[in-house]
Amino acid sequence: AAIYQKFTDQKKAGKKAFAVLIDPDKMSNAEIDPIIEQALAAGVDYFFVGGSLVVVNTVDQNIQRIKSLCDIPVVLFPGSPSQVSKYADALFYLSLISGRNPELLIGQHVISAPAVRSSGLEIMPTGYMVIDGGAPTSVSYIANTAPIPADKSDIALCTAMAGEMLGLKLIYMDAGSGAKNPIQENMIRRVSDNIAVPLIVGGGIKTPEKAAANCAAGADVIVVGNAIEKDISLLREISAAVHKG
Ligand code: 1GP
Repeated sequence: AAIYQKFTDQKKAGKKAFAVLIDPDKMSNAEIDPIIEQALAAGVDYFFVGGSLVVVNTVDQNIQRIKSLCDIPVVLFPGSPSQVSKYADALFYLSLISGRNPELLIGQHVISAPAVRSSGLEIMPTGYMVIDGGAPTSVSYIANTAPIPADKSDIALCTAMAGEMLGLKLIYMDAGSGAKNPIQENMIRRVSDNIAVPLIVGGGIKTPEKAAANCAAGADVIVVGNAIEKDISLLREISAAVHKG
């Protein structure tokens, strides 16, 4: 359980972590290389690999490329069971606890259970909560279920508490990749104040200031994908903001 241990050790030490999301649909190996170079220089803690769709099946290839160039841990963030790759270090075993779609709460897990187990990956049971980001994102469309309204912190809080009591080991709050509005700090604070497991926050984070504010509100791990795809210099700036917090 080396990767989960890293999450909890970091939280215990009061340190914040920065994860860069790599969506295999958007990135070829040629595009991944400069990101890895920057990530090494900036002290990125994790790569999360996955996406809602994954049209091109280059997950294995992308992860092998990352692994050949650096030792930064790779955690799968799968949009579907077909995105499991044995080359990763660990897997967010996601249950969409903000939704009411049984397929994403348990159905797909049943179907993929033998493949997931035989992958040999470290499995990290994760309560995945989609928060309304102001405009439909791929995740809200694909999940076919309503996100938690952005101003309903109580619902987010109770959802995270229930997830923790069910035994989930991480809570991942996501406004969706490319969200117009990232998650508000008061919601992050309400959730973080009431759970003991590490809290991952992502979706629509575009500035070092917002990353730092999320950390101050209690996020343990900040995830950024889109903003870095558009402007790679943000990788270093956001990493610095997170690690200062
Ligand atoms: C999406 O939380 C991640 O699941 C990252 O979102 O691509 O908007 O940074 P962005």
